[in-house]
Amino acid sequence: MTEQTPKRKPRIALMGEFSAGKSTLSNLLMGARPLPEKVTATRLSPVWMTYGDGAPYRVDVNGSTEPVSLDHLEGIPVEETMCIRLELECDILDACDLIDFPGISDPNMSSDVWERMLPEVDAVIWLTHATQAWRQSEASVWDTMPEAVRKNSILLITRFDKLTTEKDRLRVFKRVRRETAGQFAATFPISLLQALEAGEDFDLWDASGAGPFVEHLIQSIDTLSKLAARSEQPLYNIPDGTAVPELKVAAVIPRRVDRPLNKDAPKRERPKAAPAGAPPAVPGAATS
Ligand SMILES: Nc1nc2c(ncn2[C@@H]2O[C@H](COP(=O)(O)OP(=O)(O)OP(=O)(O)O)[C@@H](O)[C@H]2O)c(=O)[nH]1
Ligand SMILES: [Mg+2]
Repeated sequence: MTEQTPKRKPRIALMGEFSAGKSTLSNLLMGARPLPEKVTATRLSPVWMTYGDGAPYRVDVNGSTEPVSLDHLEGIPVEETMCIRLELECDILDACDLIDFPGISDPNMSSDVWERMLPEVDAVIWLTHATQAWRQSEASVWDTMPEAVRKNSILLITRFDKLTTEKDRLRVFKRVRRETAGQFAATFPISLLQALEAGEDFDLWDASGAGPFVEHLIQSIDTLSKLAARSEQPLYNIPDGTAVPELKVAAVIPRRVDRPLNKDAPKRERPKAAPAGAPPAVPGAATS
């Protein structure tokens, strides 16, 4: 089948150790919950999400495809599956594709399961657990990533709510920034749970860390779209040393909000363009 795709969308992978919050983040960005969020590690193939209303299917390692049921994603043979393809009609997917990767160091799964998907990727949102942030295993995978991907990628320090003192939060943030200096375009601490609970409250959304992160992500998608429009090859395939425009460097620690449970306090509403539970609409995305 020959397909004419004059302009492809950028592809952003969600990567990190198991249970770092990759599926929670995909669901948050999409304002929908097609992916299982689990306490225990899920042995799931990479899930590639694209704008559309087609039925889900799996792509076998030999290239053949087969319909799958969203209710039985966990029954899919991981070693023989290149990826699961999901089509959803949500704003973020109008601007970019998202690929939810399995955890990088699952002892029950060969790293081939996710390594063979890397050539499809333009940029990564790397999620690292705040309580054990930036482990050696993460650093060594990130070391192998091409420059073109690294300089357009974002590091999220997730489960930031698990750090209970200001001192701890600052200590972890500074250490991670130091250990990853020059390796990501931006670093943001975030509590995905607080972001999900923020609903329409913009102050809570901002304070969860989701506000500054999504703002940066929208800019990144804009830059990546321009790069993707220029090259059929995802950035992973661009050799080191090739000049590739990069994103502005950012690192933002979220503001504290001290009135989360006071229902009488005046609230700032989140921007209206997005449905409940979703981030603000992505510029250029379809509005309905
Ligand atoms: N407290 C807290 N829990 C979180 C946060 N983000 C995710 N979780 C919880 O952590 C668990 C794992 O989240 P997932 O989104 O399934 O993690 P994952 O990275 O997709 O995990 P695997 O696919 O198994 O590698 C779920 O129970 C989430 O609700 C967070 O920021 N704070
Ligand atoms: Mg997951």
